[in-house]
Amino acid sequence: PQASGCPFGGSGKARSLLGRTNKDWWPDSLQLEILAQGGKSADPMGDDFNYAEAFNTLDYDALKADLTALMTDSQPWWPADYGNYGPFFIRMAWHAAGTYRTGDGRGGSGSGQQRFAPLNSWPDNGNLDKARRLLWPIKQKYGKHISWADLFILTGNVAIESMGGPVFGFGGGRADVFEPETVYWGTEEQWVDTGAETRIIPDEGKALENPLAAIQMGLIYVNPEGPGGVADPLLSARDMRETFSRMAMNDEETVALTAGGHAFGKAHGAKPTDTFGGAPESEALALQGFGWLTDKDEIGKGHITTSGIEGAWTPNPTAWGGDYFRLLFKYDFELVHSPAGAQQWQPINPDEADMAPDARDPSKKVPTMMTTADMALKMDPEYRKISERFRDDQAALDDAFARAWFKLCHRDMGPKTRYLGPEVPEETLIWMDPVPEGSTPSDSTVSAFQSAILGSGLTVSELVKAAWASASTYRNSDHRGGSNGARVRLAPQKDWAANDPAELSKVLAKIDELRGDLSMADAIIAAGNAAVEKAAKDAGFDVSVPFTGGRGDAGDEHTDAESFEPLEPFADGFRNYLRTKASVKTEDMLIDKAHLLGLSMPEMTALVGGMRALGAVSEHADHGSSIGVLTERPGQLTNDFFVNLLDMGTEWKTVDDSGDEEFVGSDRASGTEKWRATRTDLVFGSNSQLRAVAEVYAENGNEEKFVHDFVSAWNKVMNAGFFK
Ligand code: HEB
Repeated sequence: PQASGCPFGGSGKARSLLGRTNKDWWPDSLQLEILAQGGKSADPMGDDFNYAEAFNTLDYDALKADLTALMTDSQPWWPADYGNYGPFFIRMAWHAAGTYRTGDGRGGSGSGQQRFAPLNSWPDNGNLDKARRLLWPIKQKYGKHISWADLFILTGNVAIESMGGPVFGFGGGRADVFEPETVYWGTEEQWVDTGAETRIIPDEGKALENPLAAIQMGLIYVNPEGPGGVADPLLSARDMRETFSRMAMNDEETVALTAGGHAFGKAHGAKPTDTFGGAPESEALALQGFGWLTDKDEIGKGHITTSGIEGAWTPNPTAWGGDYFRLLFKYDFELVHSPAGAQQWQPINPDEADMAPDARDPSKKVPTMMTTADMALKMDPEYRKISERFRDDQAALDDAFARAWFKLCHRDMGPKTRYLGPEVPEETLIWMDPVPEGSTPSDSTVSAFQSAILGSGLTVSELVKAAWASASTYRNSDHRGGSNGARVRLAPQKDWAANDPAELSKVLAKIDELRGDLSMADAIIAAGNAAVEKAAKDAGFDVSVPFTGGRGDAGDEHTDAESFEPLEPFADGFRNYLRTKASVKTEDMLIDKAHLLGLSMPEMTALVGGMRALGAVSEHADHGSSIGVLTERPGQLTNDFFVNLLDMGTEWKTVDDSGDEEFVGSDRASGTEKWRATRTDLVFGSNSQLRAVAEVYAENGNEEKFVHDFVSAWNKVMNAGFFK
């Protein structure tokens, strides 16, 4: 199935920005948001806390030793299968990381979201509440020196290592947050196990909507029993290919990860699921955050149901090795039902030696199993080639698994400079979007270049647009994009419609000609800053825009061009750019972009108003670069956009065939046309909260405040993603 490139397109039906939220799922839950009003933070660590510093004084080896000991320290309230929690913790880590999606960079293990709803209660995260609770004594012991987010991943690594598996490295640096992140997880009103539809149904023209990466609400990837419960390995392969690619995993990585993961542990389906309580978010107070209740005696007997599937994949579920592929190809498999009623595949006539130990009684032998998703690795022709290669070449599997696991767990961490700790690998990988180190230019080099570029004949609008095109790709979610590397001059970014490619290439050529010792990446930003300073000066304000230099220039050889495609703006309200109407409102996409840039409401507002005043809007088919530029003196940094937008002398009307995207503002008395604008412009007058902020910037006496607020928000974007 082909999904559209738009993170908001796909299904065709209109949706809200957030889809179904925690409030929709759990209307009765405690409403803590009111305590976070007025800009009050939910984070008890306070603004002064620096997690990187705390992590750097962690006793890393002691922590790893404690984690290793925990693997085999079975607790009566949740006994370890085979006396080893390793597999359970690997699943916890994989589910923490596996929510990441390339479409908007959200999800993933970066902030410890598995602690909060909805993830803590997703059906696929069943019983991981116990895994996190097993870790609590260690989290408590090391305190601020290790975040939950880092601990989830490090524990997965230690589990793999402790069972003899290959590990490529570990980078710390995931600071915890203390509230559920608002992420679009879909619009379904039912969980996967209660009748929700699967998202890919080619016969009905249904493709997986971007940016979603799972086949159903509440799953990490695909339904283990097969699409919509249909036990068809080939259809499962189709779903796996689509969903894993949404997390930047190719076929080889998908096969290595799945087979490598299922070298360990077992699935749990010893009892029908209806013996179970609800998920953690809806359970009784006395249970203290636990869900999915199981009778104490049943736990003791190992009668646990999680997915409903029952059994281990290999005869050695607590040791790394090649048994998964050996069994997958040695036997034919038949479809059977688990005690909990789930469909799964069982080897026909297995040798005694190829049976698995019972999870509680090592003297007892039980059959192994494969899920429908595992069978895909054998039945799909492309997966099969890779699987056969891994079966015959253990070293290749070791390497592929170690690398794919490392990528899975670090994909959302951004540049390698953000990785902390003694186990950060030497090798730099292409998916880290590496940038060769830059050197810090002297102030005089920067200012000489700035005067030269201002005298080059390029306009304020052109310079501001180029700087914005370079910096604004940054995503606070997975820390990708931004001005460092100057990838704006490489494919695919140089050709993005939002960047007005012809104009951009002219501007970049001039910058390149005049930049001297500056890197292109620094020069593009320094030029934009110079243009902003000039625009402020022309409006009568003497401000200097702070510049931090030291960016490096990446080349094509440092850039996986295809992986940058999801960063293309489908809409960029800051430049008044919209490719085509999407399934969410255009102004929703402005909010989304502002959020990914890490901006507050006033910062977003000041930037939009300022960019309009500077004439820094993308070419519009009918109006050139003038739509939304509500000023008689474009190119000067004034608050005219707000003054004119809020002027009662203007009456706004929809332009008929614009699909409610374009508006004309006319003089209320004479009817003469004065302005053209978009939804993104008018929302600052129509939405009551945005209007309140716009009013502040339009007020007499606040002209200079506006200029300062613009400069500070501008500077934030120009430095976004530049981690020195
Ligand atoms: Fe997995 C488990 C499915 C991928 C790792 N898994 C599991 C289960 C299931 C699954 C159903 C069971 C659960 C319970 O408990 O019941 N997976 C699956 C699917 C997929 C996967 C469908 C896609 C294809 N995995 C995966 C990966 C990894 C993993 C990628 C990593 C790397 N898992 C895992 C582990 C386990 C599991 C380790 C075990 C756990 C325990 O033992 O507890």
